[in-house]
Amino acid sequence: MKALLLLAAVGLCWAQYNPNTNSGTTSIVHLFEWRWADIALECERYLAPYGFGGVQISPPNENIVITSPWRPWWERYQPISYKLCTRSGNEDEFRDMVTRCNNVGVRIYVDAVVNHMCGSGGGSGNGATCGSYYNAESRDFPAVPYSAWDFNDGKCKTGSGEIENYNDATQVRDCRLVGLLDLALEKDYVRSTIAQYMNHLIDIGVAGFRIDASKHMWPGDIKAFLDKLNNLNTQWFSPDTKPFIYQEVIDLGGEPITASEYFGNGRVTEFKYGAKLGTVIRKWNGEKMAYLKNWGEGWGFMSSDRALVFVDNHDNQRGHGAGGASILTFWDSRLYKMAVGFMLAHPYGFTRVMSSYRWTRNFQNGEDVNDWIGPPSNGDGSIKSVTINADTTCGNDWVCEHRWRQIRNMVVFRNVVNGQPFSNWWDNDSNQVAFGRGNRGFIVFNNDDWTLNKNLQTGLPAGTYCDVISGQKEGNSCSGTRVNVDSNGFADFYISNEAEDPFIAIHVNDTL
Ligand code: AAO
Repeated sequence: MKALLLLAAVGLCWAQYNPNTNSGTTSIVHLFEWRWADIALECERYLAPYGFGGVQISPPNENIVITSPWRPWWERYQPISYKLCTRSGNEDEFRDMVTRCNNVGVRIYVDAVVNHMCGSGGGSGNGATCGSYYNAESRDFPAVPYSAWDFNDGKCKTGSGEIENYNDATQVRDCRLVGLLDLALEKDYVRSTIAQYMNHLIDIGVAGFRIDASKHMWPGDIKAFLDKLNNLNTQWFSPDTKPFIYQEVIDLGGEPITASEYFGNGRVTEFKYGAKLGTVIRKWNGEKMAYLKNWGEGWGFMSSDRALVFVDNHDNQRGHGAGGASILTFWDSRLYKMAVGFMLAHPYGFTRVMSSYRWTRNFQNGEDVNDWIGPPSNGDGSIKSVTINADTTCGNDWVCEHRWRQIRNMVVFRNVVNGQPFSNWWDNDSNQVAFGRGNRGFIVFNNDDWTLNKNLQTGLPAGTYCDVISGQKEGNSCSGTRVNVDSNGFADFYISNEAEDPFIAIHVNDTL
């Protein structure tokens, strides 16, 4: 009886760290600002065949429409209601996407913006994406409904009502983040309303949530609405499965709020990961790849089983959020591919790949004044569809990093080596490094200014492998570099420092 009660108690407060991806798939991709109709197609035609586990989508709920500047991407972080109706599509299109992606084994993760509603200066009217009325000044959001009682205006103790100092944990939670109307999450009504929104999504079939601005909510308030969530839809998930939770908490050290306060609720974004990896691959501050030998917890990161990791995200690829100039993005494609390759080969953390759109940057005094520009869109503001070129890349200014051969093949690599230990590390005490994943895969990097020419222990069975960075196996031939592993597991590697992609990756599913 005691044991049963204990089990029940554990069950009730069991946080969800498991991404709920189909077995054998180990990464998700953020299809930033994509339309639901395009995501559905992408699941079927690309993500499922290449073993992507899921998609993080942009916020699906109704948001404010901002016309000055013209339709910035960040208008979607200003909710007006929880109706599923945005530039990405309506509820029917959302349901169709979730169903079709789940049917091919690709999960959907919703970016849940529940810390706040629109900005305090957001005006009033029916100008939201679904046409719902709102009045920011009187705190009236009848389409939810929320009223002035549901916000933290009385609770916040700063003179401006804004977060003024990140060293004061209370104001970070109780005051407005960049003017955004801060919901009173201590209220059961607010918690229940948020849970109702999330349960609607769970019932449709989503697999989990990114919890936006988690740092700005008390961990206990997040727990309170998570405890009200349904189990996942048994059409696609086994009974009693909890949604996957990853909380956006920017913790680079130096502030009182730490990522670890949120571990009880689920995983947490590890922002140190991209900031540090960018510094190493750029060789800034005397960093070198040889130092990556103890990458992960050894670098002061959170425990691997709590971490959601990424090289860049939709904020820090354009100077928002945190990480600074070291962050690598598609704009630095050569170094970026190495960084993503390293991330996907390394066992640390649950990995998210970024997929972006291109915009016209305009640097003034080192800052991109075009950091607001929204997704490729038509004159009326509607988002352009993702067209696919003959060479499988994307058109209409969609970057589709996840379709770059080097990145896509490393998503496959990570699946192939899943569960295998980090092994056979080698470095030249500089920027040439190599490591394996048990007896399933091996990767070699040359980020030095001279050639790499080395015989290395791969840990792999003897055979002829096809490098998945320079090409891949096609039928019985290899479109990339061939690597011969001898009966003792050794192989010769040659990588010019001038190669477009100065790294080689081989795994047991790409042999000749
Ligand atoms: C827009 C306008 C604003 C306007 C507002 C309301 O830009 O001018 O006032 O509307 O009308 C996004 C955009 C915002 C946009 C917002 C709403 O980024 O520009 O505001 O939509 O439309 C903090 C939060 C973090 C947040 C990040 C951007 O902690 O949660 O700011 N990320 C999420 C989303 C993001 C979204 C929101 C939240 C809001 O991913 O897309 O905003 O829904 C420090 C703190 C961090 C803090 C940063 C930036 O970081 O630690 O917690 O992030 O500052 O303020 C070093 C430090 C590092 C520090 C960093 C930057 O790296 O080590 O700790 O410097 O100073």
